[in-house]
Amino acid sequence: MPPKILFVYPSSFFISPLMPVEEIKSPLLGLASFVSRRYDVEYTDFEILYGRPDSAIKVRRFERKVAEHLSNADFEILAISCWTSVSYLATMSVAKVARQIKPEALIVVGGYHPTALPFDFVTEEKLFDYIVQGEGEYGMLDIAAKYADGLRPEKSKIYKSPPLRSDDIIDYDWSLVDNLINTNFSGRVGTFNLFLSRGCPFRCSFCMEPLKPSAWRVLAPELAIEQIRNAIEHYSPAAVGVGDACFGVQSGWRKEFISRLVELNPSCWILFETRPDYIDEDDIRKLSRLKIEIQFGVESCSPQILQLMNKTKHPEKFLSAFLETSRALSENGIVHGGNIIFNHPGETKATLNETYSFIDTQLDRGQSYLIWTCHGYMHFPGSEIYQKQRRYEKEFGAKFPGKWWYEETDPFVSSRQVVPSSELVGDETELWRKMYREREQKFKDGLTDIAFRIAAQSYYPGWSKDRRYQELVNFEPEP
Ligand code: B12
Ligand code: SF4
Repeated sequence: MPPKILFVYPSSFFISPLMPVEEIKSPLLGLASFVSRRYDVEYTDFEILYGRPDSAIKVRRFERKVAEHLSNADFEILAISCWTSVSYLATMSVAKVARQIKPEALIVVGGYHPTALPFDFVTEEKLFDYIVQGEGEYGMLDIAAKYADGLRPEKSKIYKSPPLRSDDIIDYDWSLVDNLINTNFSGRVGTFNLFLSRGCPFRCSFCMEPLKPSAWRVLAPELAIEQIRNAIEHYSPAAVGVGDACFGVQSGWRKEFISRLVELNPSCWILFETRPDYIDEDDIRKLSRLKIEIQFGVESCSPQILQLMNKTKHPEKFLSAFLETSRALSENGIVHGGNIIFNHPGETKATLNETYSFIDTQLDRGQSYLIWTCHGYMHFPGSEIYQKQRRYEKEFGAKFPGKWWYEETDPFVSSRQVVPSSELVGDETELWRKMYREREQKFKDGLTDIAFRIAAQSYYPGWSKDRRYQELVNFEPEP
């Protein structure tokens, strides 16, 4: 008998309630949709259904609800997504409950954390039958077929799933989430993030994408547009985000995609993230006809840190390409973000000054559509930095948190407990925030009205108290 498979997003524990909830976990929905072509599949999300417990008592309550849910569910295979390390505790908790409720069920886990640290899931009581590394599509089909043939591993098995071929990237099976969305979000999704490609040719030090296959595999432009159209028709979201690790690597693909997107003329916002060298003036002119927001992982404006990050071999060229692109976007009225990661291991007072001086020069030029978004470095397993911690400790005097994902603390706080260098210790680890606060008014004043409004809504919630925001809140922007 072919097995019934329940795909589960387990939630995350001890996170601040202020963190937004992603309505649809599209990596898992995509995987479940793929498997649903062959097997009877259900999809559920315990974060949406039972919340994100942030105390031991709430965790027990959460586990009781999960136990009740699983005892009423009909499945032979439970496929849990430990997508990021932030979900590690929740994953272990759901697997533990499932083993008690349905000891005979096959339990599979996959996602970024199992890809980076598979042995984190090998436990004495064998909570997991399979620990899947990489993209899960072919692996899940194989595991289900083996189960149907009566095969199951005696010990927890680490399974390397091969990368998905581009002709196998399929559209979402909306029927898997309709109920969840109708019941919990009145049938309307805020932002739906979808993926049009797989793989990234770069190897940035802080990112764990390089652990996955680097070959860039993409949907044909007409199929990519079809996915966007279907998402809009299905849930009329306020925005569709293209979550690709690296959007638009091949210029031929990108140009055709953009022309077709302009033809589609979606009524909602379209969001994507790319590199400054992956978009040109012609693309920008075309995109200016739409409601569009583009993010750039600038990461730092210090050439030395950019090189350390492995972001580029030619940091000066990279930064001037960003300025050129940003200028063209502002001239065409397109809101865009420059994301900065402060406190990357190796950061010093001098490199902080370099980044802020660069930003200051831009802010002094008057209003633009460029929103600078600033974050502290988060230390995630799987990244090159994680693998080469010793080098950063020796060379720069950096210090790293231990295995924070085991701890019952807010992962967004504990993963940031990093000393970037012997120059930025103690209170000085917060220097970048202090420098940010000193120029916060300049950051606000540097934005056009629409960019200011978007910044307040999406990136700086504190700005919504600003009088300017109150005045703008009823103003509906036109592309
Ligand atoms: C898009 C994206 C997002 C979107 C997600 C949109 C959505 N609808 O879910 C947003 C912006 C919301 C987001 C948020 C966060 N993200 Co993010 N994100 C990405 C990004 C850019 C692309 C991921 C991608 O390519 N997916 C494509 C899909 C098809 O592939 P996939 O996600 O790998 O899924 C496959 C496998 O993981 C596997 N799989 C997944 N689940 C399961 C389950 C089973 C049973 C099996 C068998 C397989 C399996 O199969 C899937 C299909 O092939 C990556 C990489 C990067 N460059 O930054 C980071 C990345 C995944 N994010 C990361 C992090 C840390 C976060 C945040 C914690 C915040 C932050 N600082 O970025 C939050 C956490 C959100 C959460 N709920 O936990 C890290 C994870 C590192 C780690 N060790 O955990 C990454 C790798 C970036 C990095 N720093 O290295 N993110
Ligand atoms: S940060 Fe972006 S460009 Fe760099 S390796 Fe990760 S996905 Fe690729």
